[in-house]
Amino acid sequence: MFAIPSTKIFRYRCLLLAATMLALFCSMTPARTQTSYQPTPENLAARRWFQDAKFGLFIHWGVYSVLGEGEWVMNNKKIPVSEYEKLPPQFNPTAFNAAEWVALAKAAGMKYITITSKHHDGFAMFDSKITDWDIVDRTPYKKDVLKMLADECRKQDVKLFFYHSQLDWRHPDYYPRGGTGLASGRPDSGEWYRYLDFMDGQLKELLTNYGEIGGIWFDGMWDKKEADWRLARTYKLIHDLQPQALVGSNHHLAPFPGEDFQMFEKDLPGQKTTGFNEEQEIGDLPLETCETMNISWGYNKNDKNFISTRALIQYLARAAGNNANFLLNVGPMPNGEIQPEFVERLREMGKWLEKYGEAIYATRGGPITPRPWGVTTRKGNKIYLHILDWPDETLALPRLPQKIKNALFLKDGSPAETFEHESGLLLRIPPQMVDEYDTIVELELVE
Ligand code: JFZ
Repeated sequence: MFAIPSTKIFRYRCLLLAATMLALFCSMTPARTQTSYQPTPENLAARRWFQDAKFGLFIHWGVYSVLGEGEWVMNNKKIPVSEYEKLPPQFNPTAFNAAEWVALAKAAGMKYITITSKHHDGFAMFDSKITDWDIVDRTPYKKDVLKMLADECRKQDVKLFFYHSQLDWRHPDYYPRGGTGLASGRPDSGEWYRYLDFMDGQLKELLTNYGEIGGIWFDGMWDKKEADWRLARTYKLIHDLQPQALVGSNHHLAPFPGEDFQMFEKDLPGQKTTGFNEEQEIGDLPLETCETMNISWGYNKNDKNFISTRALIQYLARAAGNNANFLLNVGPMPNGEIQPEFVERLREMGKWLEKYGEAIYATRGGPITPRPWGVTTRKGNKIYLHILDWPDETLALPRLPQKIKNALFLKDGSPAETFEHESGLLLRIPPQMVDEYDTIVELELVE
């Protein structure tokens, strides 16, 4: 009856035991409780949509805009909760027009909007029923701006994502506290899991009352690196309510199970220029990089360090060449308007995309990895060379995977001279074809 296990079965059992022990070990690491996640077909389709979309509008808007010193003002100026609570009564954005904002994003060539539903100050920019710390209950404006935006986005065919801060400088149950928001004057007690229940409660509202949404852009886990964030549970809640919703988190680490895209803050994927993404490695999820148009996320009245349209367009091209989306930020003013410097740049980018969008939208990173001179994007059998910075009339490139059938300058469709050689490809760029933003050459390859 009891046959002695053959070596094969024995080995198999050892393997099984090892796997079980590994799973047990992994489940002990607080942040990584979920070891498997199977995205649904809707979710995979949403990821492809996301990768094709390429360009989105990031909006940092909250009661902090009243002070005009950015979204970190509560922490930076050590404002206690009791003082900070005087801001909502002063926040009355009567000039806010959802239709105009969405139309502006569209005019910029953007396909989605990611807006702060709650930033680190905990203030909900929507009508939350589980707190009165929100725009409807605390401001003279009394309107749910996320609802207005959601309706307008649906009308104008733009997808809406919510940035939701896991870090909370006001909620008493955000305890033990992390590395920031320490001058808030909260009592030294609180129930961590009650806070997470509250956060899940607000997420449920966001995923239930605003129609189909694009996804949730989390931020703030970095404030309490060692905490049990119950990620698996929160991510499951989102996917159960809306399977297509894409989950991403600005935790600056390799993606966790349950995440659908990976973001890089103020850096192109894999670059580590800001020090933010030091520990981050590129995974195989869709990628996104976000950037400001001056140096602030939330409205900052003194920040006049505007980035040029040229640099923004080049960043969009570089992001696409790195196989990533570009999420470009505006911090609207307390009256509900977007400042003219931002509007001007967005419209200029839109004009550029109207002409050159085919080299950006629905592309993926091309066969030649990003170079100092520029990047390549690919769509089917077409390769787009984005030459951003090259002083000479000839550019030498590595050999492409197939022979070239046709080469042209996207500027006016005129033919481009190429010389294919076994050691590489030479491209001639006549001075009159050089574009101040991006000289784009389309190479059609033999199938
Ligand atoms: C975060 C927010 O704090 C910021 O206000 C903004 O919303 C941005 C998009 O995301 O910025 C971060 C996140 C992490 C670090 C620094 C800034 N970090 O780990 O050093």
